[in-house]
Amino acid sequence: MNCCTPGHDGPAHARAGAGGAAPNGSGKNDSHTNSSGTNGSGTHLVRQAVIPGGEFAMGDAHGDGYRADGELPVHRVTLRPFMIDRTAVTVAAFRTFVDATGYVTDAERFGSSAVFHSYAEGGVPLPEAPWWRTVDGATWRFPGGPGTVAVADHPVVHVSHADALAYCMWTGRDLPTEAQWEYAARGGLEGARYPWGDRHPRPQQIDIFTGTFPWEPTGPVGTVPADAHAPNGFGLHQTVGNVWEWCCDRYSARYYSRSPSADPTGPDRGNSRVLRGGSHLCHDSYCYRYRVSARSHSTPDSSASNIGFRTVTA
Ligand SMILES: [Cu+2]
Repeated sequence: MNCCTPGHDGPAHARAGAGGAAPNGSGKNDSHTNSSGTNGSGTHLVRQAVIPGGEFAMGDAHGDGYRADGELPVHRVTLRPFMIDRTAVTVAAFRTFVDATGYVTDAERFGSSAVFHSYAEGGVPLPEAPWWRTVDGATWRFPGGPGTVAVADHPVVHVSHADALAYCMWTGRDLPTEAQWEYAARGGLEGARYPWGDRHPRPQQIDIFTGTFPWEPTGPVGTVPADAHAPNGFGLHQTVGNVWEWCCDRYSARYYSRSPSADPTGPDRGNSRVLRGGSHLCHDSYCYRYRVSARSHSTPDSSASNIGFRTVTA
């Protein structure tokens, strides 16, 4: 268990919501179908960066990572040019999508989502990671639970991989491949730990946990505006810290040893999807995953208060 996601083995809301069935029985199980008939034409409010095609060394050049995460071997990857969001998709951008389509997220269907204890409104601690709480009514609109408010310019959270794909379908975009994500996150620096180089972050560079995880923070805990902190060399904000970001790839810890070198798209099989970038809960005393090569993963219907996404287009 770690700070990254409430469970690699299954979403918190699957346990809370009777094996994943929608507890309200509302018959909204077809909510992933866009009712507006405007697939691909939705307004995407997030500014873009142009990423030139090129070659880079993907993986952990420093030996910093957790062996089980599969950040090794470092391998050469070439990518075609693409455009990527300069920030994570914001609450305001996601609201535009929901207002236009009536989309219902997985967390809304399940009736609960995972919230970090320090800003949770009520909820039930997860036995194996009690700093996570399963909170009824925690959704992208109410990130700490009912009574809390999602801030327009913060990254949207409590969105599952499926929710992120639905947003992409509406806007005619895609989730980044894991390789696209890492290439963009590096901002043109070869083999560096962080988007700005190898130097350990100062507080004004990143939104991560400070203090002793998980019970004794020494600063605010939670998301910050998606464009806070200086951008990297490609103009991207917060590729590390703030929220984990879904990639389109399926996850395998062994993938790097057999990845094709040109435009890799991940393994063909596996249920978990890749998460990148770490979140406001990462800290070097506990979970050193706010590096550009760090990897995590979760099941595609999982949601939590520290998981969001950004999008790409060719
Ligand atoms: Cu972490």
